[in-house]
Amino acid sequence: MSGTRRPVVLLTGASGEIGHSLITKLAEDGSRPILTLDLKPLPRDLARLVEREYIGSILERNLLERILSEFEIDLVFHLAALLSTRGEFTPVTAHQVNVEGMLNLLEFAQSERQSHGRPVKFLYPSSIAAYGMPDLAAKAKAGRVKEDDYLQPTTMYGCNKLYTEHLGRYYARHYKQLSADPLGGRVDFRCVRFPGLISAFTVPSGGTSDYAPEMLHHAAQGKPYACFVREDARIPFMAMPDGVEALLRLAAAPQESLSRVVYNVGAFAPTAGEIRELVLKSFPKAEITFAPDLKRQGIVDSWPGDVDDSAARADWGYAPRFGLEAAFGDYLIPNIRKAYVGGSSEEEMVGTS
Ligand code: AKB
Repeated sequence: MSGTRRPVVLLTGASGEIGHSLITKLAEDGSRPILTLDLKPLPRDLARLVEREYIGSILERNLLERILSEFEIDLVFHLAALLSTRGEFTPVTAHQVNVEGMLNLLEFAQSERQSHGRPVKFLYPSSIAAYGMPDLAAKAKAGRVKEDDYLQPTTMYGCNKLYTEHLGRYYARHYKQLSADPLGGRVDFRCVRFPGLISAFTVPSGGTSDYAPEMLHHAAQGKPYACFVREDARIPFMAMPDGVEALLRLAAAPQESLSRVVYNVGAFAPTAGEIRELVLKSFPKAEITFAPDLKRQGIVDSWPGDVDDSAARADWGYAPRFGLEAAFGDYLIPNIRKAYVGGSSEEEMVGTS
């Protein structure tokens, strides 16, 4: 069978926002054939870039067994997740997808490691949702939060992300530590804690940082938008190309240079009001109002105003290309204008789930 027994990369949640940009980048690089796994099929322009597209769930162990038997995977990007807002409506499902799914993928990666005998890198996007700031005064005082502080998440998704960071560390460093049989290596788990991500090409769904991309995409389509957080709500954000670059850079870093398993990454940290101002500069007729939903606002208030990403900068050269002005001026606005003028409807834009 063509494509078997060659080292390949697997992306779960490939149809989501990060998957979209990552597939394109990995295909440009061309060093490994790409496998994808998602409940939803990929759009045609992405499907043609991948060697094999598996449609299914990360909870289906039989499907993972099949992939294991067909391919030698040495790089995994486990992107599938159920995000913070959706998770509050279906916490048990969120736990199944985010925790049990992660466990399945870590076991899968460990089995790959043992079956082909070569290192398996496992790249995992965690989130600022892993944090839980006690109140707004503490949030303002804390400033740029370090990786090990304020880890009391208030959402199911945040709890899931924090726990699965620990699971990854366990698989990388302590998996079966009491086993009498030698393991022949553990999974090389590496994790970034992402802020809110903003893409010009996809629209998120099910998250709580969604207000920023929603504001922009509504404005670009001439649709009014009522923002569900207060004008002064502040969390960190990042342009999607920098998020993808962070994953690829961390994947490429020599293991000896990594002093941690989990790294913060940040780029800019505007208030919702500042985002509105920037959107209005490009779309002066946009109707953007504020109608805070106190419950979703509460989640945003529990996330830090900014993150300290000095460890990522020092250990693997993390350096975002886009600050706030450049993210809008050089990436978001030009591409979003093209996307909508070019005829993409909102339905064609992709949501993360
Ligand atoms: C969400 O809002 O749930 C995500 C995140 C910040 O991880 N975008």
